[in-house]
Amino acid sequence: MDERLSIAVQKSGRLSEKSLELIRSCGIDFYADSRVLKASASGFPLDFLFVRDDDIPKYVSEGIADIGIVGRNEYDERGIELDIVRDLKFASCRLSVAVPKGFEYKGLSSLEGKKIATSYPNIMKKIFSSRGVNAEPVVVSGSVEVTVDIGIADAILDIVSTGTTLKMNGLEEVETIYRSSAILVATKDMKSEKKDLLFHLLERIDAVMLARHKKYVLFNLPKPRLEDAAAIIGGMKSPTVTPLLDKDWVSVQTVVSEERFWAVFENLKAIGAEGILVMDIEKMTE
Ligand code: PRT
Ligand code: ZN
Repeated sequence: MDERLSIAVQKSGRLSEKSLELIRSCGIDFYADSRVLKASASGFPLDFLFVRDDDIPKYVSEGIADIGIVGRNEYDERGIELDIVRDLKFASCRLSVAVPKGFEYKGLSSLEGKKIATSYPNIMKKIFSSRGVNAEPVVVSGSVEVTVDIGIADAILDIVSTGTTLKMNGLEEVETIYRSSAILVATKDMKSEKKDLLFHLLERIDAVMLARHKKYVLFNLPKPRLEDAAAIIGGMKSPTVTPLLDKDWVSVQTVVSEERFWAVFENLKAIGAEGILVMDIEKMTE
């Protein structure tokens, strides 16, 4: 039988949709139904296992799945050693200390001897002890933000994304001690046929991720300004220049990263670029 690769993905939660979307953008099609545990893809020999994120490191380590997508926070908290093959850069969040109003926070040492409610006692112990602070973790599995109000903790250490939950509960975020995003993990002793499949999957993932923050830009330019345009765009092999019927003008095509896009756009306009057309890129290689 031909070899297949299996991936453990969160069944339902903050990682699910983006995980499936990433795989679909790799041209891998499948039918996922939140009521079923398994699915098989077409277009790539990939099988899915839909589970709770807490179980993903264990399943991958035991070879029940070959690879998995999990939050770095969950992975580090479990302490099960796997290969981290990619940072997928979605579901970004931070682990922050938050204190109630009136708590005078002057740094982590203000938490010395205090009770800290968290769902991440192992990460907490590691970071606190590396910074010489002794605090007592109060382990709760959810609703960490209410623990101060009900009197079981002095402060909390919780996952924050927008900060709204903390504000709504009268807590102030005072220090970020750790950052997380979704990672792709793999079992440590993968056999070579599976490694080969993983390699091809990573090729697709990389192409999708590289394209994600880039724009394809096309514009017309008076020919004498070509060197100015090249300086604005930067880069090595780009831009591609094509002649137009009007000999004084050329058409220019290039790829620009999203964060530089507006600056490039304005500078191109300033040197006389016209008809600037911007498009999303689906996939690309370096
Ligand atoms: O059921 P299952 O066990 O699979 O899911 P889960 O409930 O354990 O996890 P889930 O789906 O909530 O989160 C999965 C992963 O998403 C986490 O392990 C993080 O890596 C990542 N992530 C990203 C977040 C958040 N953002 C986030 N905001 N995980 C949790 N939160 C919670 C946080 O705990 C707090 O209660 O959202 C609240 C804060 O959000 P803001 O936006 O108000 O700051
Ligand atoms: Zn979970």
